[in-house]
Amino acid sequence: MKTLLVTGGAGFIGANFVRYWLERYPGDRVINLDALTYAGNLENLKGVEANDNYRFVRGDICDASLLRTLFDEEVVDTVVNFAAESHVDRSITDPGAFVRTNIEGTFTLLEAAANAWRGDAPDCRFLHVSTDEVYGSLGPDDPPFTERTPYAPNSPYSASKAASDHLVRAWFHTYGLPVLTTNCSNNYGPYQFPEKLIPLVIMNALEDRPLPIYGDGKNVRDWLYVEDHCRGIDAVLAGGRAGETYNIGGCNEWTNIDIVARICRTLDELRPGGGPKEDLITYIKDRPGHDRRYAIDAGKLMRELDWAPLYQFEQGIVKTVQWYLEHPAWVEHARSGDYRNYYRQQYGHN
Ligand code: NAD
Ligand code: TDX
Repeated sequence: MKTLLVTGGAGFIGANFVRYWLERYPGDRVINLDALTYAGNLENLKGVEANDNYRFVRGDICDASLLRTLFDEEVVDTVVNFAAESHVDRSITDPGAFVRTNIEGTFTLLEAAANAWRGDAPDCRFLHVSTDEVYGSLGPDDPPFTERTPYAPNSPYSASKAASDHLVRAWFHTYGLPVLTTNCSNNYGPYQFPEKLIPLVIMNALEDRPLPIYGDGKNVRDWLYVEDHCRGIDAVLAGGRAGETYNIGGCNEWTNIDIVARICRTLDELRPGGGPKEDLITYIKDRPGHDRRYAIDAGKLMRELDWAPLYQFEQGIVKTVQWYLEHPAWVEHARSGDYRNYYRQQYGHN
């Protein structure tokens, strides 16, 4: 039986991971530490609260004394660090929050985990969830990122994630803390906050509002269904070697415009009526410093730990669109309050 401390478990990937883990390993204990920022939503964990093996703690990964208490109360053998500021556009307007949570927060959590590991929790391992964006941007014919690709982050978000990855690496080399790092490509699926491209487009299209495409729409991302990311983290926790990093990705590159067109056609089929949703596509000013292309080579994870994505994109995107259609209350709440202000500031209209 394991005891996991999952940080950021009320966000998109963290909540999917908590659900995945408790379903897959019902005997394990999961402690979810989340500050409930604008991106954290306890509705993502509806149904999970009733599980006796689940504990929610509202708190900040920058809070050293809270972490000390938590590690005193629980014998944690696995830390999975999802907690982060995660949206590139917000990192451009408010980089300070990214430096604080992603860098200082990871540092504080590493210190707390290392203290526990030296003391009552000698089996404690630390898995840090990171991103493909730390590797920078690819040209059209470049090979995908491997674990040996040099870091070249371009946004305040990716720079802060890169810094956190370096801290994790240093805590292994200097202090011997058993760490693992995963660098994953773009995720999609249920419970994603609607500031991100896929849920934003689904929700706007449902209300016949403009579908904003930055620049020429030809930027490329490598999309992975969120459950496949959770299975990748599971594989790394089960068989990963301490100090190693593992790339996780879908071998599934799409231009933004093709993704948006695909979502439009899916909605035309699932929710017929009105004109074609593609008519709502609107090109707008590009994101500053917008990385052109990301692509992940997940060969190491596939070869060494026998992981492969289960979801074809064609299947995963229909499942995702259906989920948002079937959860109107979740959609309504996600888009209320501060989201309206953010949207107006980012896109210049309601
Ligand atoms: P998200 O923004 O949906 O969720 C982040 C969660 O962290 C929220 O619940 C928030 O309340 C919490 N949080 C933020 N600051 C905190 C703090 N100081 N202390 C405690 N909790 C805090 O993010 P996501 O998309 O689920 O991403 C999760 C992780 O995966 C991040 O580390 C991100 O960098 C990484 N990642 C995301 C993607 C993607 O496509 N979304 C891809 C690769 C890696
Ligand atoms: O309104 C939009 N219009 C648009 O054209 C938005 C929100 C995005 N885009 C473009 C920008 C990107 O090229 O779509 C692409 C995807 O954008 P996001 O969903 O914001 O994701 P991205 O910037 O690629 O970063 C994501 O993947 C890696 C996550 O947000 C990160 O947390 C993760 O690390």
